[in-house]
Amino acid sequence: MVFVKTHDINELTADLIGNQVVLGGWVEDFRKLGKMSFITLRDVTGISQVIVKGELNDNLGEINRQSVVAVKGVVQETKARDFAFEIKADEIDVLGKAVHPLPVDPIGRVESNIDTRLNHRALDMRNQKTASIFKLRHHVLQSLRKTLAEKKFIEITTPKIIGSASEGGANLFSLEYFGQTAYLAQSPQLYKEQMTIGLERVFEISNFYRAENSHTGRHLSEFTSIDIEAAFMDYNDVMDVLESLVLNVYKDTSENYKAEQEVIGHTIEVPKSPFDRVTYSQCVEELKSAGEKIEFGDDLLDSHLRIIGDNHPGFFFLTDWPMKLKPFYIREKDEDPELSRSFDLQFGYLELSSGGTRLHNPDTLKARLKEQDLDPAQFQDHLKTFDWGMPPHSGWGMGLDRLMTTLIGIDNVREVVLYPRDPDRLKP
Ligand code: AMO
Repeated sequence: MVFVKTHDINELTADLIGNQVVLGGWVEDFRKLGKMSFITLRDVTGISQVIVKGELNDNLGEINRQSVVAVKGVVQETKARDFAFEIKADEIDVLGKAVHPLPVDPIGRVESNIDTRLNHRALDMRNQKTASIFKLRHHVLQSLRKTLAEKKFIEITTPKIIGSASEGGANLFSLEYFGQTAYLAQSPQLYKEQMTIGLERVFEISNFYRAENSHTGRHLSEFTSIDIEAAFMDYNDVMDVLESLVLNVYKDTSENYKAEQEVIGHTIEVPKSPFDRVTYSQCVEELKSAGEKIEFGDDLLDSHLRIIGDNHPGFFFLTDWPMKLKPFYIREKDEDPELSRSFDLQFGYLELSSGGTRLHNPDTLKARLKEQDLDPAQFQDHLKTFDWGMPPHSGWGMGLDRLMTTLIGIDNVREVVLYPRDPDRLKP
């Protein structure tokens, strides 16, 4: 029998009562009670009940849970509490058999730990909590793209296989490339800056790679970054863009995706705005008051960020870092060249984004590279573009995976990434 799916489960309406439809999905539950069988059928949009009676029931073999079936039948009202309608089956075909025992129970009756779920991720996607996380991730991406397009940013895709480091030498994965050494891009930093020459405002949402031997809930070897770069903006302007982007993501998902929030068990609260802008120097003072031994110019350790995060719960910008703590492309403040026009967006202790105003004078940029023990010759392809009329520009990069953890109130990025890559995980 050839089945053509006529409806998704959430398309069943009262108008269809008495009509024949063809549904396709997987069996969440199967009960045979003598003369009748009940199939709980799920597809990506919802759940319904299928009633099997008479000859069809007599000839119905074993229908394994999680097998994929096509059901042709008539829509009818139901007394069951959990479903809007039910289907009285005329024909049932098993299209893909699930072989038991299955490695994880997608219904979650038997809890599996995260490693087991990640090892069987496709099946884990039938767990409604997991599916809701990835549906939300999809909506977040749509919201980000919509807001950025409204703000006149043009989406670009930069290379991921590169010939020299984009952010300096550390943490690069290298690979053999037709007899040369190539690297996996850590960020689109240099390319996105170059694109401001002709496109003015650009953004990219792509995966980037960091060979950091970190074993935390917030570090991955492959992560998704949202990057922007904008000509004729300074760091305050791009902080405004970032803030409205985050607020729109929270508003969109909180208002429009209630069902997903319910399944995940977390209510998305739109954060209060404007986000505080706290300077690095202020943070050093706060840390000193808390009894920490810290001086201006010291990097903020995880333990420091936990204290500062407690003082400023939720979203806030940490601005005006010392120049010596920032990458070579960040520009100094005119009134105090020891300070930079830079920021991180924090969610409590968690760093979500960093960015700033860039140097756009090629001589200063070369001098900064040398100061940071980087070889300007390695950056020739980048530096040459600064002689072609480079506009002043600013930008930032934000970890999408980390943003997702704040949105759904969990503390492990592995929950929001399909197939996470970390030092202990290369497969599946
Ligand atoms: P940075 O290195 O701070 O800045 O990275 C920006 C943001 O990317 C996310 N991120 C990560 N997420 C998961 N796992 C990782 N290993 C990881 N590394 C980074 C974080 C971080 O805040 N080029 C600059 C940005 C810019 O100035 O435009 C950069 O890459 O959320």
